[in-house]
Amino acid sequence: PKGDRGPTGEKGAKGDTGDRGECQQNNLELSPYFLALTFPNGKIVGDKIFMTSGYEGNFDDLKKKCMQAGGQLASPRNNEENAAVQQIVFTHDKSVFLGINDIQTEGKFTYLDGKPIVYSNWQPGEPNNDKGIEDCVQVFSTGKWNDKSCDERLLILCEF
Ligand code: 293
Ligand code: CA
Repeated sequence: PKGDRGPTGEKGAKGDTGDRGECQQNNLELSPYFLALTFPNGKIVGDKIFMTSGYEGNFDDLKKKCMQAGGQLASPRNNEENAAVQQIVFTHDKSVFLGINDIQTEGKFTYLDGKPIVYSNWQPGEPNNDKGIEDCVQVFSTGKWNDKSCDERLLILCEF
């Protein structure tokens, strides 16, 4: 794509019609800026971007870091979004915490805003609240979910 830009990537370069309407959105995922910024630590799904920085920490650490960055912990709401999360977990071979927990009421998993989850992908047998201390949700490299202690240190994955 670099060759299709002018020397400074300015508007009016080869292949750029100057259109800033419908065409721009279609071309977003082909933009060299997006390709660079999301390789290999991010995934675009629709209008959502999942991104890791490689940082590892407990649930509170990760939640805070995502919020400070202007995003929030990854909260996949359908199979397509969950597949993007899975790819990042698989690539890094480290599981991540989702922005989902049952801290407030045992057995009722909610998003960070307290609303009940609309999608889940539990591993068979989960959530099991093992030893009575599992209120957070980790994603395995299979894409399946397991409830896990919020004190575990996992890979950060934010959505923007
Ligand atoms: C128990 C039974 C295991 C299961 C594990 C996880 C822990 O040890 O089969 O994998 O709990 O649910 O989060
Ligand atoms: Ca569990």
